[in-house]
Amino acid sequence: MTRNKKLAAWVEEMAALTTPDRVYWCDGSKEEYDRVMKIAVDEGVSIPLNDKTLPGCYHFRSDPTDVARVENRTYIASRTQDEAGPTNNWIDPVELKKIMTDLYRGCMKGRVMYVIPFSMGPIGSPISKIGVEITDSPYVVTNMHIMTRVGTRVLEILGKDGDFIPCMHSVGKPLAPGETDNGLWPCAPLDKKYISHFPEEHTIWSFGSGYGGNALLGKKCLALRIASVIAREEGWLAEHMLILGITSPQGEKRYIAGAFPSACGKTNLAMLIPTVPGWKVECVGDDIAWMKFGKDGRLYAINPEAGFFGVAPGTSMQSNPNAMKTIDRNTIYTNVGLTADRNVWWEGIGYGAPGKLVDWTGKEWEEGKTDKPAAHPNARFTAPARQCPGIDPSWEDPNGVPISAFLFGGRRPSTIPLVHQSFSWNHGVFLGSIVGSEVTAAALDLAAGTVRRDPFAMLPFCGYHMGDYFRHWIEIGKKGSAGELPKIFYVNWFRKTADGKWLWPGYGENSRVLKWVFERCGGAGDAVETPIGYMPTVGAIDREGLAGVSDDDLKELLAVDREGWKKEIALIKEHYAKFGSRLPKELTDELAALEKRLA
Ligand code: O2Y
Ligand code: MN
Repeated sequence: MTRNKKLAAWVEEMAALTTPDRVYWCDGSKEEYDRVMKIAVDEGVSIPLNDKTLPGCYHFRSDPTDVARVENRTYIASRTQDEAGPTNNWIDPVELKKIMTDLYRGCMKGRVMYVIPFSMGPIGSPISKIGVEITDSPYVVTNMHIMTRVGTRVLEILGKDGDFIPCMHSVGKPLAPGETDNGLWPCAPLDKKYISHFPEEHTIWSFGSGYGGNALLGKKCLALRIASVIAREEGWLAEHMLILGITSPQGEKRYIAGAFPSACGKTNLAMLIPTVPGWKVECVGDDIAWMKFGKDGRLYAINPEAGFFGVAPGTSMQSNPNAMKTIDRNTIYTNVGLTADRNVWWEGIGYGAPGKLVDWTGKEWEEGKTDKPAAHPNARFTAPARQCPGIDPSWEDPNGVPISAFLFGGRRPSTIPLVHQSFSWNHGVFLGSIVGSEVTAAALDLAAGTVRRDPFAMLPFCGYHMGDYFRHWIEIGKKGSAGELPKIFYVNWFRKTADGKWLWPGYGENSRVLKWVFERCGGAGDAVETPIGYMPTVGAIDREGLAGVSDDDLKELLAVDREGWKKEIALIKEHYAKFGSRLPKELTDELAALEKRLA
């Protein structure tokens, strides 16, 4: 229970609306985690995994219709459509509240309403925020235990009058008397799912999905969509960025934050093991960064999360050994394949499937006998960040870590070089605004070579007009002291040759680029001025011990493809046209300057 009047009144109001069998206040204890997990196990929706090989691990299979974020059911319900901007789904907040109130009425019948007080960021940090999630899902409770800091201490910090972000959630599947989930993942049909944000009220309402970002409301809903709104109001940054620390052989350390669209290996980069001798990389966070100015004029970042909600397929001892060692205990697996001895398996785990499995849909599965994967492509692990062998010693520092550099990047087989550095803050904001990945034609029914723009990797996560978001970044540049602002880089690990071969090996070898970034932040690192920005000379990228990248490959990786960039400019103009008068003039000026330099 709580002494906080606003919280008590809200819980009472929601309980009266949703009519659960009872209300339970979470204390965040291990005993509570085990008890709630047992409820899921007894309901048949969770399976305890092999206690010898995967101690403390559980396996969930979701409903086949509830496997990912649902962008077309995710709403920014600001007072006006103009506030939400052209990149968000807008719906009138009054109309939406009416629809959702009707859906919430009686929706928790036969279930327990859990009240989860949680802190995004270390409890009590000046950068952290408190949220309270109401949910009827034991899966959400256990995942929130891992992904956030849950419990009684949060209520103490909240006190009688403290403010919190209300996060209302229901799976949208009431139970009739005597009915149980009976092994089935509860959720509502797609047309009843709503992942809703009320930016002016700093409030989240979610209905109908039990999965990931739709249901673990601290993550994308609070820490990005609502936090981006609050960050603009309060003058800080809430970003879809990993944070890593990099230490030179001389023991000098810098922190780097990086924004990449989905499927660019963000978790792999955050947990990278460098191949350059003597260098060390440590992980502060793999997904979200909240940054505020310190008294010294530098930007300090915290990871608001306490765990990793990572994509399992493709994760292996080759691609990400730190992740594999993080998830070998106390981990929740969702939609992966299950082996006969209650171990887990997925495509790209690095070894063949051991015998007959049960796939993510619950059916018997044998490697080579079907085209269908054993694990859903968006299958996930939820694991405590503290278990990562490469976790940074300062990852829970309440003051955050000082950021020296921002990286932006996407999957770009052509045109964009391995790395280039912006000339200035505003030029860096321009680079962030044009982030995107080339999409495979088949995936989205688009022409081959189409670039899907995902500015700052925030397209699905910005809680307000993207043009105003660009403006906010420009304003942040004015607030920071020039010498103290992070330097801004654009990287591209995904260049291919004309005949479709990778030019750069990626993974741990990306440390060679991070080394150059590190050096540039210290005023070193050989660079040449080009029309698109500062670029390393071929000799400035350390290739000691690197096989398979010739001088010619590196020259190609570091060339300015003038013709490619001219085409890129035409595409950027199309992209910018969406933002109309809200596009900051500083960005059109940067585009014009680039065009002139390339002429
Ligand atoms: O599919 C989901 O619900 C999760 S999406 C996600 C999860 C962890 C980190 N990033 C993402 C993302 O889409 O950027
Ligand atoms: Mn993400």
